[in-house]
Amino acid sequence: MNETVFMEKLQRLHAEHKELLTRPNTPVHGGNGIYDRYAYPVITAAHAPVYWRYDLNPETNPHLMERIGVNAAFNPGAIELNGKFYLVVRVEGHDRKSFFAVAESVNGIDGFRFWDYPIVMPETDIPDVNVYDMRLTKHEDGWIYGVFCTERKDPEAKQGDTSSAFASAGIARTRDLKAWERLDDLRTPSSQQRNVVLHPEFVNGKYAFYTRPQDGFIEAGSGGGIGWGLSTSIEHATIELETIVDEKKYHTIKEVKNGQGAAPIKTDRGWLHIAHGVRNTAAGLRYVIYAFMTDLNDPSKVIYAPGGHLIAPDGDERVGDVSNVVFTNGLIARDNGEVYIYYASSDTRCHVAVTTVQKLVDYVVNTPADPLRSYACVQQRCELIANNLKLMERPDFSFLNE
Ligand code: M1P
Repeated sequence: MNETVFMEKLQRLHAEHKELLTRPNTPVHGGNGIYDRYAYPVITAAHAPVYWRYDLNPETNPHLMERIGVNAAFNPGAIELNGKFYLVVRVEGHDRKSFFAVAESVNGIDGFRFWDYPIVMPETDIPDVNVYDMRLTKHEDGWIYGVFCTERKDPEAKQGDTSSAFASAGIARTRDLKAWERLDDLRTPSSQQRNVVLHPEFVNGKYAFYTRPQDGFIEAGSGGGIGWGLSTSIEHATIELETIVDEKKYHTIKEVKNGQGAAPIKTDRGWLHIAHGVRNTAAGLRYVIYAFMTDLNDPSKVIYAPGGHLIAPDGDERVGDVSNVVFTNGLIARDNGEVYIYYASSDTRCHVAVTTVQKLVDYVVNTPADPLRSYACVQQRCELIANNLKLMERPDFSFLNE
């Protein structure tokens, strides 16, 4: 490629990237009253700077080849600092390895830009093979903690077994999302852990974690759901006793497994949790997002559990590298009551759903629980229909009968 063609191609790449980053996002009308989806994803692989993917030197890359591409940008942790929105995105290279990178926006719905460099997360004595899905917690001890999954090859794997892996919770802390101090991985009675989240307050003077015990790398197995445990130390976090907060259940949206999303939001009615639930289908696993609330004085005690999902894959969200998945590990609750739920679709890109604490509390407190049987579900629905048909006898609702 001659230098003119090279420069034209580079200008085009830059212009396309700039257009993507400056594209305004708009709420999708006609939502469900609980939250607003937005027209475009807030972060995609294409948001990664051109200079992360291409060697821009015509001497060493005369054909302007994308040699180390970005495959996906998803499952972000989220935090508000000094009025700005920050996502710690799971960026996945073409080589399948994930790493963390900070993207910043002024309004939380568009204009997200990655910082110049991704996070260089320090390792422990046992190097991570893959790191992903960071949950950020502003803890009352003054630190910002990032708890994430660290995946390593199973040391017990038989010869020739190149897939068996081992998942644990890595822990790091920072003041500014730039300098990170890596602490020991969490120790728990369960052999593997994913979806571990640090609670923002001390409980009985200890650090409190939501866990997700599992028997194997994929299967939660006898690990019964979202777990809970306390640790006296954060530098050498150890949970001796792990109990189940929100169990997986037969014939529900969390039949196969579930996991805490971001750290819960403190409201005057209780701790508001957004989580993911998984069931199996003939087409593979289906991941949806649901909500529940726990007691203010005992965050491990569920007090409200609306039935069904809060967010399910919709339209284009259904398709991607791992289709039929929505997953969340990032949430921002602002002082003005707004809530930004960052979720990824099909392990490919990140979206935002915007709502308020008031709406979410109403949803969680007043939505009926899953009655667990078709007969009971139809009774629940008949009660709603009967009440509505009565209302529709009123003159101001009579247009509904036309
Ligand atoms: O592929 C869907 C999700 O699978 C895992 O979630 P869980 O541990 O509940 O199965 C995670 O690897 C997550 O990153 C991924 O989005």
